[in-house]
Amino acid sequence: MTNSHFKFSSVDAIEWLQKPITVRGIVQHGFGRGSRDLGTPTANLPGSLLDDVHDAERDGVYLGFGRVPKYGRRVVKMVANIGRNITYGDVIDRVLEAYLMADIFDPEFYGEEMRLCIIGFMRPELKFNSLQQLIEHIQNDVKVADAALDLPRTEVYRTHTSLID
Ligand code: RBF
Ligand code: MG
Repeated sequence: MTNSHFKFSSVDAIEWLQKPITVRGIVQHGFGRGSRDLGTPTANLPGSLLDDVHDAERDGVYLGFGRVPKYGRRVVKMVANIGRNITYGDVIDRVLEAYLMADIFDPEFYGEEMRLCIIGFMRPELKFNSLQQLIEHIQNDVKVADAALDLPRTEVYRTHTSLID
């Protein structure tokens, strides 16, 4: 029995949050596994930043906007996995890994502040049978989030105070 029946995320299946989850933290080192090799370099924040956030209780893939003040005022689309990378099974602490959809960033901005405004839930974190499956789902998540974050309903969050102030 394989897990290849996992459904891919889609714009229609996004659960939009009643109010955004705002996160602000200092980017940490990852696991040296190189999500960059997966084509999606991620910036990591401690999952403990979300300990008291009811809307972020579920491990899974979320979408929204992000900003790294070091790189100026620009706000960019982002998709994030919140969880323990259960495909690998070696991550003990919950972690928030954000993929920022901008090629202007040096992916290794460790020690810099990152701000996120999370506005929707896309799918639960899944335990895949192969790296290939994980990569295919991540690539699909990025495509879906990229399209979803063009929807008019998301526009107002590009200038959310949590990102700008
Ligand atoms: N890891 C998993 O074990 N299961 C997932 O379903 C999963 N989905 C992800 C979705 C996105 C958009 C991103 C950026 C990462 C995801 N990851 C997932 C985390 C992935 O395992 C991790 O980024 C790499 O292992 C590098 O640390
Ligand atoms: Mg990372």
